[in-house]
Amino acid sequence: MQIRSFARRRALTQLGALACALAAPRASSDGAPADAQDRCGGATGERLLIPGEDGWFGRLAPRGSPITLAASSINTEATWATAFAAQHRGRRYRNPALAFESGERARIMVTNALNEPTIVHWHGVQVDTANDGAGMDLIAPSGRFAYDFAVRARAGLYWYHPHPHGLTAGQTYRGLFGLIAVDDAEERAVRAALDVTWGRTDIPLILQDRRPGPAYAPDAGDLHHGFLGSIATVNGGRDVRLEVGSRAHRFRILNASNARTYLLGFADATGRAIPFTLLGVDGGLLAAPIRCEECFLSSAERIDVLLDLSRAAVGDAIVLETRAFDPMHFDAPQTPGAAPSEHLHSHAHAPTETETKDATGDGCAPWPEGTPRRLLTLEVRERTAWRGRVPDRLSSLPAPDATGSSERAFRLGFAKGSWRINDRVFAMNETPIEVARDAKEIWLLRNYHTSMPHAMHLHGFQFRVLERETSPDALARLVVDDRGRLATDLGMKDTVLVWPGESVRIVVDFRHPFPGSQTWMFHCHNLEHEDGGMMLRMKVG
Ligand SMILES: [Cu+2]
Repeated sequence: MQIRSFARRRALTQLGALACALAAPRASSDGAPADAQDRCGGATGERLLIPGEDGWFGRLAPRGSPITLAASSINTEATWATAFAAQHRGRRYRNPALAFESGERARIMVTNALNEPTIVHWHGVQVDTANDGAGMDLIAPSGRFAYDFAVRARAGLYWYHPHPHGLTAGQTYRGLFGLIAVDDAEERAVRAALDVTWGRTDIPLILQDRRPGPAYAPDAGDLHHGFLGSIATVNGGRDVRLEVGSRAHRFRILNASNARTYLLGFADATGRAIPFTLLGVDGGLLAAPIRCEECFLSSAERIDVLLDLSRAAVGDAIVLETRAFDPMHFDAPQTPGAAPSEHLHSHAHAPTETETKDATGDGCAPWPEGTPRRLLTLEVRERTAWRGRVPDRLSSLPAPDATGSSERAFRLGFAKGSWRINDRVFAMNETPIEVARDAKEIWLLRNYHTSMPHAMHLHGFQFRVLERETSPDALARLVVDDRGRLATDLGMKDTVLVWPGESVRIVVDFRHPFPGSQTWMFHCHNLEHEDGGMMLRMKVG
């Protein structure tokens, strides 16, 4: 089952031990005029919004108290048209970052002041069906829903977002999402060793690509490929910059984009890549840190990274950027029943009608997936001592153990106008996946060659990536072990990107503490694919 090819082992030896990418030449331009690039994702813009103790994405620690999140339209200059409003102990929030101790009880009332139904899913946290917000129950306009669950999650960065089937993409894009920061003793020890502080040197970065204005109006191409914006936003701001001292900074990065995958890395003003340390992924800290130069981050995935600027000089500008890669989008026939295009993988899909309008209306050139952009500029303003260090061991995460697992296969592909899992599209009253209680299973996720990357998300369970086979050549320089895994595969995951032609094996331990059988969802987190039915319901006995 595991890949043991000599060629790969030799390649790995040449790669060296724990480097997740060799220095790679980076494309310096995406073809956009320099001024357009500056406006739409450049280096001279507004300050990065750093979430504080209130306001947008402010940290809200309920500490046992019930809280209310009000899905509301907002009437401000903000990036988004809607948000979850909250008040707690005299502070007012929009999309609060909910801070919990691992295992803490959460009592959250969600009210719906929108004019369409909604429901909230706690992405990455293990909750029962009733609290999972997967779309089986909806909150009607003017309605409310009371959640009451234990925050069963390792310490790490999770998030919440709407999950009403068919409306998820639009509601998320229009701003209904926030962070969940789960803490425990292990995480506190790492934070102390790193000498970082949430909101100062430990900063969440929420990536979302947008089009001008608050509206979500996908065309047919968007529904096929996923909705791609022409503007890069970080924490809701465009062209953002952050003044920093020459010390280490921790960034917890969430890809809240509807569909876009990023190839993230840092670079100095000359374009030279600056390595960083990967500390954690979706489900919290890795067992050990790993040095990286770039990581893919698909929709809903998170990475936890440490960037050491100790050697930077005052006046230096370091950018967080997304780099060039082949997005491997299969071009579907434009008319139903027509033969697929000869050119199966476009290197960057043609601008959609809306994107073309953007180019004329907003000055932002289309931003096809896989083309580079600067996302955030770190301006080094002062010498700052850093007294931290990166511990050799971050957490007690064990190696993946697939002993006693049976294997279940899934095929990801496109047919009759829909992206599908095992040739099926979502039906609310069907549970095509049935798992025995307490089972452990290997899931083989195979994506057709004539496909596109799919960010597969499982509700209810964090899983481990066992191996990647027949991956695209572009991944080779990111591979860190003889199972074809990437650095970002080494921790607990709830979302995994599966490339065209690739087979990814994950192992899922389906033990859960809830009474009776429960149902959860397994779906693509490209939100247009999800809304289009690339989702199956799963029953665990
Ligand atoms: Cu997909």
